[in-house]
Amino acid sequence: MTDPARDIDALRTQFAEELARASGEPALRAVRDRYLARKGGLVSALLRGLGAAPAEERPRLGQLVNALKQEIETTLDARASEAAGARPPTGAVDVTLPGRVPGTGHRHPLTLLRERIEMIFSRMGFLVIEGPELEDDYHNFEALNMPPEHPARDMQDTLYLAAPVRSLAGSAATLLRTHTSGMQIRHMETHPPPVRLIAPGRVYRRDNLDLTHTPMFTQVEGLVVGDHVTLADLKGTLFTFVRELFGEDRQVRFRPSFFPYTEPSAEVDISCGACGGTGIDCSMCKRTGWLEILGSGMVHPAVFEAVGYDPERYTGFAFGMGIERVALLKWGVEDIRLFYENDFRFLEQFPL
Ligand code: 2NL
Repeated sequence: MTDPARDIDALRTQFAEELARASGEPALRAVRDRYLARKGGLVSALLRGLGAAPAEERPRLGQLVNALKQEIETTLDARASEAAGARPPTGAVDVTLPGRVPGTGHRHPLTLLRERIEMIFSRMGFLVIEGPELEDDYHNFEALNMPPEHPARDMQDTLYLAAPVRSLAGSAATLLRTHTSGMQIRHMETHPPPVRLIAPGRVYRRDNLDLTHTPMFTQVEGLVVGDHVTLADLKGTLFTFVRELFGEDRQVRFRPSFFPYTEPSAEVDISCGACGGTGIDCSMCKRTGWLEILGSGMVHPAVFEAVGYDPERYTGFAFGMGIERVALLKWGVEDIRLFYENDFRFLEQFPL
C-alpha cells in the first residue's frame, strides 16, 4: 500500500534533482512537459492516483498536490525568465561578431600609370607642370608654328567655345586644348633656359570613338631646352623611359615623321612584348615586331622665336604620348573604351 503524502514528497525531490540537471531553454521545456502536461504529466498522474485514497484524506492530499503544482510552476517560470535574460534581446547587435570589412578602392589604372610616368621622369630631374584644359589659339597653335589655315590644324581639330572665357592661365580661352604644349609655351615665356619638364593632362581632339581613339585622352608631353641639347639626349632619355616602364629587354627605334613644332621629327617604336619583336603570327604588333608609342623631335626654331628664346643659342627636344595608348601596349588591352566604362571587373586587373 503506497502512502500518497510520501509520493508527493518524493515527486518534489525528483523534480528538484531534474531541474538542477536541466540547463538551457529546451531542457527546461522538457522538464515542464514531464511534470505539468495535462495528459501524461507526473503531477496529473499523482492527482488521479488520489482516487484510491480514503475519502476523508482526499481534500488534504488534493491541497498538497496543488501546492506542489504551484511550486513547480513558479520555479520553472523563474528559471525560464533567467534563461531568457541571458539571451540578447531580439534585434540586438552581437558585438562579438567580426566586423564587416568594407571594400577598399584604389586609384584608376590610368592614374596609376600617369603617376608611374611622372615618377620615372622626376627621377631624371624633370619638373611636372599642370594647367587648364581651356586654352587660347595662340598657345595651342600659333606659338607652335601652326598659323591660322595651317593644314596641320586639321589633325588637331577640337571643340571651340561660343565666346571666349577667362581661363585659369589668365588669357581669353576659345578652345579645348589639343595637347598640353600650351603650358610648355607659358613656362618658356616666363622662365629662361635651362628647361626640363613634363606636362601631363587631359586633351581633346576631333576623333570618333573606336578601339584606339577617344575624343578626350590624357597626354604627357616633355620638353628639354638648354645649351648643347642634342638628338642623342632625346634618344637617351626615351630609351631610359621605355626600359624603366616596359623592362630592360625592350628595343627602341626612331622612324622619321613630321610635326610643325619639331624638326627633325621622329615616331618612336618599342619592340613588341607579345612576340619578343619577331612579329611571328603576332596580332598585337600586326606581324611587324614593333609598337608605336610616342612622337618626338628637336624643337623647331620658330617655337623658340615665339617664346623669346634665341634659336641661335639654344636647342631642345620635345615628345608627346597618350597615356591610354601606353596602357593598351603595356597591358595588352584591346579596347581603349574599357578604361572609361568603370567596370570593376576590368579596373581591378592592373598590377601597378
Ligand atoms: C603626341 C605627339 C608631340 C611635341 C609633342 C612639343 C612641344 C613644344 C615644342 C615642340 Cl612646346 N614640341 N611637343 C613634340 C612632338 C610630338 O606629341 O602627343 N602624340 C599623341
